[in-house]
Amino acid sequence: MKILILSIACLVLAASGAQAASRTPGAALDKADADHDGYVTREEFKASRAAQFVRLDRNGDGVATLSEFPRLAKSNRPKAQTLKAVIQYADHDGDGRVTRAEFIDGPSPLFDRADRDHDGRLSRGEVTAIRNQLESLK
Ligand SMILES: [Ca+2]
Ligand SMILES: [Ca+2]
Ligand SMILES: [Ca+2]
Repeated sequence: MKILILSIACLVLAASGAQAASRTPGAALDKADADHDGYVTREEFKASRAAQFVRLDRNGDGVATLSEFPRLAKSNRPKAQTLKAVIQYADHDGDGRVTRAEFIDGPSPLFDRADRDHDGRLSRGEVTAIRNQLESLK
């Protein structure tokens, strides 16, 4: 459950970066379907994580740390907590820094959970189902 919540946190953070898009995690998943064929593949999911990483790595050195968000790091607002949770979750070796590889190639529990028939891609139905699940958690 903890992992699922953190995945949601990741998606919410991504969605909040995309101002115009709707802020629901489901919308972030929808957006991941880059070629609009109705399926989100693992590659498309990874690409969407790469786009999220660009927003986290503010100084563009390939590593995301809390110190890149000095104001948020000191605050306790929900957005700050989300950011801390995302960094903690993605930091696999626990050195307090999230590298590009850690963030993008790390496990994707949300994808695994959503891919009910394990064919390696999320159909519209699978996206809708996980979105309903996520929304019922709010
Ligand atoms: Ca697609
Ligand atoms: Ca690390
Ligand atoms: Ca599937």
